[in-house]
Amino acid sequence: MAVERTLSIIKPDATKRNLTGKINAKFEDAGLRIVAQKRIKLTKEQAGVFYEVHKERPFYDELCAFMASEPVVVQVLEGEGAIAKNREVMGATNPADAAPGTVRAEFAESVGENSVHGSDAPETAAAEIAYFFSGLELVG
Ligand code: RTP
Ligand code: MG
Repeated sequence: MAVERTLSIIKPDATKRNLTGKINAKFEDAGLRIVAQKRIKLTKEQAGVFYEVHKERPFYDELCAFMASEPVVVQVLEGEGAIAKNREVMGATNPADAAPGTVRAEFAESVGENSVHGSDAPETAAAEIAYFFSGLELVG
């Protein structure tokens, strides 16, 4: 399987509860290398651009407000099949459906405040990484 990079976000509900280290441990234990990472505070507008694909969904406004409510940690994870592997470590969107041991099963508070984001395909990973990082910031 090819080495890939994927964009991960540790969301406000998790940064607020000091869970960054515990979540990063799960990524690293799964063989994902953190090749870039920064803590930023998004504006609602910036969150809106990032989640534009969901703009017609009923939860869009609430999602953008949530993503701008507290700092987030944006990061690039690298590894074999990193996009699928990261989504496996994250668990299902709704923590009630997330497999035991996944980030969302252990830490997520609700379907909306679910602790992490991960890119879902190579094209979205490339676009999402470029939204937050310059090439110089990716240190493999
Ligand atoms: P993400 O994009 O954040 O990695 O999560 P995902 O692929 O598992 O889920 P997606 O369908 O892309 O939804 C994006 C985010 O929107 C919020 N959401 N809220 N209230 C709701 O019913 C609802 N559904 C989705 C979640 O924060 C979800 O991660
Ligand atoms: Mg998604």
